[in-house]
Amino acid sequence: MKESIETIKKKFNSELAAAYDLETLEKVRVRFLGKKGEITSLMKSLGQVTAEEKPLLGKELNQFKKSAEKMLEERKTELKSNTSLSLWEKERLDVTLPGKPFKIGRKHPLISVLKEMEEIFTCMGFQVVEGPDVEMDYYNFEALNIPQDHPARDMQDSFYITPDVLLRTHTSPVQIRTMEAQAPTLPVRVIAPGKVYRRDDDLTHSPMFHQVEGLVVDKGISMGDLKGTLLLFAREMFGSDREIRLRPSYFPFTEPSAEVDILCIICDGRGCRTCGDSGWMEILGSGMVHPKVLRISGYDPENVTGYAFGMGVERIAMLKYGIDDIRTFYNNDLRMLKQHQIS
Ligand code: 2NM
Repeated sequence: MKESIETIKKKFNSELAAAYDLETLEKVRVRFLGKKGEITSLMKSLGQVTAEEKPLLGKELNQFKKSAEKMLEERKTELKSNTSLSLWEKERLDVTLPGKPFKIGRKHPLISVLKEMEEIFTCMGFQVVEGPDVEMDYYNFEALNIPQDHPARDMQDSFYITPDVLLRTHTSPVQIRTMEAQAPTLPVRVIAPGKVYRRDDDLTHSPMFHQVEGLVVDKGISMGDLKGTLLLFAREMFGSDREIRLRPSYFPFTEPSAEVDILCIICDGRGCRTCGDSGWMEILGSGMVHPKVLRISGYDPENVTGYAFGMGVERIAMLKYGIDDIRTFYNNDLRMLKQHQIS
């Protein structure tokens, strides 16, 4: 009983303090002093306590009731007489309270890797160039020496919009457009980052992915320049002691062509699951720009040479962060961002 009185007192005090208008105040009065109010009910239950306790508890309860009535009355007068005070009370704000913690965003690993690539190449003197995602067959295939019957041109492999227009399958058309616009001025030293589209969909392929392609055209450019640039890139990207190797390959738009591997960043060449026990990881394709490509873009292959390379951003990000399913990048699962804490 005594405890109930204390509890109700506390409750009454806090509710009274929160009553900033007459309406709320009346509700408080009814809740505590009305016919079925909390204080009224307590007074009714006074009949159940022992004769010994009754006088003391009765006195205390009576005093509480009286003071509650008095406080309600005082508050009523106060609210009636001073509306500005009640308004102030309603809107008061404790500026010393700590703020609500809020979640901050962070870079997506794909964007982080893309920006890192741009940074590495711009530091070497490359300019960033962009072009349309919806491209003409001419820039995407024809100017790149990709023959009419090449499998890449197949409807099964590319997204065609009309017979002559498609979603670009690589960013090389941007390089062609750049040379075309700049010729015959030297040097050309550009990278073309962006989205590309292919009819592919499995663990390591997505119908939309990102590429960074590079192109340098000048007098006397050689395979040695290509190798030096890509070694520097590999070491900036994967660590200052990373080794690379060039493997002969074939692309219609380069001759000679080479695929570039880095020594496996997981096993350091000993052989593991990630590198398929070879000790090497393929990171990009490259080569000396085919004379036909230079000529069609406005440069004379008798006087200038060039190298070019292209890499998948997803592929590099997967190797770098040990991600084995490309869809991880597009799921929008915030746990992935948390796992790869990238500033
Ligand atoms: C690659 C591999 C080798 C490339 C070629 C050109 C251009 F436009 F200059 F001919 N741009 N990019 C190229 C060369 C791309 O990707 C695997």
